[in-house]
Amino acid sequence: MNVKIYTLVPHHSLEHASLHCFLLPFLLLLLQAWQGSCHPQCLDYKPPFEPRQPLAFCKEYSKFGCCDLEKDGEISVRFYTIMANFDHSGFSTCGKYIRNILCQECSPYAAHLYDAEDANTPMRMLPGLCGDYCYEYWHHCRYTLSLLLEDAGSPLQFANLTALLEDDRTKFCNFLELKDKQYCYPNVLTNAELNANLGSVREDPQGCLELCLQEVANGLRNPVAMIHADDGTHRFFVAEQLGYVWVYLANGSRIDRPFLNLTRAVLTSPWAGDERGFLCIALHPRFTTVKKAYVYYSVSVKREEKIRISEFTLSTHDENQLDHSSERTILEVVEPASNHNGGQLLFGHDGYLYIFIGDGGRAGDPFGKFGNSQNKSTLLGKALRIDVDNNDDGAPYSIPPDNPFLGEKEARPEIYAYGVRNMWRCSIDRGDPTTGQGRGRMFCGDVGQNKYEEVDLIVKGGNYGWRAKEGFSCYDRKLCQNSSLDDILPIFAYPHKLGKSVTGGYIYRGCQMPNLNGLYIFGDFMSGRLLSLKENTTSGEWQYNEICMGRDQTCRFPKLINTYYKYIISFSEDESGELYFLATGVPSATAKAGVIYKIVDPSRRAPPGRCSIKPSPIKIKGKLIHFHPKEEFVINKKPTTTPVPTTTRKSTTTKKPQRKPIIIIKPPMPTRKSIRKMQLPPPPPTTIAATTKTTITTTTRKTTLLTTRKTTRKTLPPTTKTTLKSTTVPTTVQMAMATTPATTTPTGRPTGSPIYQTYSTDYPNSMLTINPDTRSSNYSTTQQQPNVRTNSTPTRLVHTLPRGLSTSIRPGGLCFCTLFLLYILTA
Ligand SMILES: *[C@@H]1O[C@H](CO)[C@@H](O)[C@H](O)[C@H]1NC(C)=O
Ligand SMILES: *[C@@H]1O[C@H](CO)[C@@H](O)[C@H](O)[C@H]1NC(C)=O
Ligand SMILES: *[C@@H]1O[C@H](CO)[C@@H](O)[C@H](O)[C@H]1NC(C)=O
Ligand SMILES: *[C@@H]1O[C@H](CO)[C@@H](O)[C@H](O)[C@H]1NC(C)=O
Ligand SMILES: *[C@@H]1O[C@H](CO)[C@@H](O)[C@H](O)[C@H]1NC(C)=O
Ligand SMILES: *[C@@H]1O[C@H](CO)[C@@H](O)[C@H](O)[C@H]1NC(C)=O
Ligand SMILES: *[C@@H]1O[C@H](CO)[C@@H](O)[C@H](O)[C@H]1NC(C)=O
Ligand SMILES: [Ca+2]
Ligand SMILES: [Ca+2]
Repeated sequence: MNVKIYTLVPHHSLEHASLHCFLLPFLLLLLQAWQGSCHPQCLDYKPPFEPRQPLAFCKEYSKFGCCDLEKDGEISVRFYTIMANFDHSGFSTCGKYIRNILCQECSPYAAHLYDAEDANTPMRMLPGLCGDYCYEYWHHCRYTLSLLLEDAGSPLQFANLTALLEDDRTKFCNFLELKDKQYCYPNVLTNAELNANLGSVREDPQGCLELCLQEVANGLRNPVAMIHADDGTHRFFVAEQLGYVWVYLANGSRIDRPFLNLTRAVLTSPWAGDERGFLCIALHPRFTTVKKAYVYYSVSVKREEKIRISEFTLSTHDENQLDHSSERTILEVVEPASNHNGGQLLFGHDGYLYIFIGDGGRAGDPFGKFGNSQNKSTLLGKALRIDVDNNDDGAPYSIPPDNPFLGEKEARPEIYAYGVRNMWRCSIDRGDPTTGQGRGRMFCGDVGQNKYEEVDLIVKGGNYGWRAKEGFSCYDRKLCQNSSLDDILPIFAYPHKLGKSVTGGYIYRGCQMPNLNGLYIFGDFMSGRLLSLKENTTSGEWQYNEICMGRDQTCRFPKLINTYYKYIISFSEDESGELYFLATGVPSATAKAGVIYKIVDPSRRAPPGRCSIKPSPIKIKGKLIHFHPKEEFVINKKPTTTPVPTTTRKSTTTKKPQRKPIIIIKPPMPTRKSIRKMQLPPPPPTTIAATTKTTITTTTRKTTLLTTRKTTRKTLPPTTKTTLKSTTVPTTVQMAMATTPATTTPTGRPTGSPIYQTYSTDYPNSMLTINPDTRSSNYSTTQQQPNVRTNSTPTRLVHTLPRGLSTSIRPGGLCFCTLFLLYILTA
């Protein structure tokens, strides 16, 4: 490293150019310090994208990169400004170097090339070149460096420096080189590893999709649902199990007055895993005109436990509060046991209200001759569909005329589908944003008994099999073998080795993460796994991939995190279709350990401007509670010492100095200045920082010295070998379940025995029923996914709590609670 550089920085220029002078010594240091592993990232610290229009100048980054057409235009202006200093031969010799160097701002690896991946460390002024390329550049066009540096906004302080650098090849390339042979320009373009699947969702070697998260809200007590009003306000409404619904504004602030406070009526308990409580809320699909909300909760009436679906009207004097005196009961169903209370409420695209009711409880649907779920005379174990429009006079709801079992004697007319056990979280597909494909499909997660958790696509009149079947396998052999069962199999089921209580999710149809379009993202409450399914539209099969948190570099973007609390309670979609999930570290209705996470794809974003939203204003009464994230951003974490497993780089002999934390506020982008007005180029870009330096007179140095020599050397243009892919690459991991016929039989389950005694033996049994032909055989229930926050022992629970909450937890009760929880979810 050339230490002389230190002395080259004139002291008097430190005042207004202190930043750059300060940067310089570090640049060389950082060149050496870079550790190789890198990820696609732009200079604005965000993932790359596909520009909305193809680029005209830096064309090679039209498919995927960091520039939109506007930025591309600015770069071309800068290029022609610089090139105005050259004669024809200079232009033809040096043009390509200048162009290539300038265009690296559009590279998907721009942040890496400029050493801008960490917002807390200084950034290079020019992209890091590979040694060979630097030598070639020096050889032919060394005197253009000052022009580039001038362009980079540091003309004066480098005037003397560049003169020195330009004549000394070693110094010159020390300054420009990125020592890492694989990741410098232009090698970065041809590095197979960096370019394989560039722009697709990143996958780990096991095919697990690496996504990141953003913390959106915290301190919630078992957040069971999050919905929006679809009214342009981009508010979201978050329900807590104990009976509160809170309004969060688009910017994350929460209104201190509850939208709804039903705590007095709601039946629940602080017991971890209590399935009773406030379970769901749905707003009328035309909420702007029909200001009604529907809620689903547990009540105790004369010592009888029920679920109640009721209707509330919006307060006339506060848009962020329901009129608490307006409650009107729509429907009540008696619950024979405290578990399996269903709890999903949603409006279909047909405008009808769908209600998902559990089988009543206990284990194995023991009620009646063949259980509740197959018995169409009861509402238990069903998906219902009712019409709540125009109900102001008379009955609280009516039956849609095309409900499937209307004509069937003994069948309840509300039934839309049956054979469900305890559907926990359903959603409706918005459809592909451009083709509309998939629109209106209804997905549910149905919690299993002893072996399998399943995901179903709900259709009118469908029989989802329970208790004849659990997943694809027979549960009640007699019912299962009856040819008149005519049931609909799940689109996917997973064994209890992967998780023991499915939480249904959403098909992503948002705007900000184009890679995720069409991906059904869901999870498991018990194991904390995030899972995904993607339909192969030609074969109709659903391909499974686990979702894991991006490691190391993958989530090193501002505000992103890569850990979450393991009890995944619910998923949610905001008004623009972005996806969230709600999880907690302590699944008790009184523990403030719940967090809302937004799911973020670090591999690709939508082009700038496409997803901008403008929340319509809303009158706020009461105070606002601003959001303060509690989780540590990946970017602020100490870099891990574990080497990146995927790099093929040979270990270099040079010692790797520890990167020092340097506290410098970094300019958001390397702001460039077009110093001279040129006649050639299109109008100069608007720049922010060009105020003080506009009077610089540049020596119109002709680079004739070297340029007259024709370059015979093979040029290294930004090779067109950039194999940019825009499609999600499927993984090889398939859950065999999806095609496994129902041949397995229930084994060793003591049906009929009193549940309060069976659950403890029931539970271990379920672990033995592992389907050997699934990937899951390499997982054990105790093995946790990396980066999932887990509480394997009660004593460690406290560590997983958000700061300041540990006092509200009683570790003593947890052991019991966990047992109870296990029972209740699996029984
Ligand atoms: C460049 O060097 C000359 C002579 O050594 C000196 O007078 C001038 O101030 C230097 N310029 C800068 C910007 O440091
Ligand atoms: C969020 O928006 C509300 C209403 O527009 C505003 O009053 C509040 O200050 C904002 N909160 C933050 C943190 O900016
Ligand atoms: C909610 O209602 C309960 C009982 O009706 C009351 O005690 C409590 O203070 C209310 N909470 C809030 C935040 O208004
Ligand atoms: C079906 O459910 C109804 C209502 O709960 C009940 O009266 C009836 O006995 C059940 N039928 C059978 C066959 O179990
Ligand atoms: C099969 O199911 C039908 C209808 O539920 C019932 O009538 C019939 O008795 C069943 N057959 C057997 C063999 O159980
Ligand atoms: C979809 O299924 C078809 C037919 O089975 C198969 O040929 C194709 O490779 C699959 N596509 C993907 C992306 O897996
Ligand atoms: C389990 O993983 C090991 C290595 O990770 C692999 O060799 C083995 O084939 C896997 N077993 C199954 C059943 O997938
Ligand atoms: Ca129940
Ligand atoms: Ca089923």
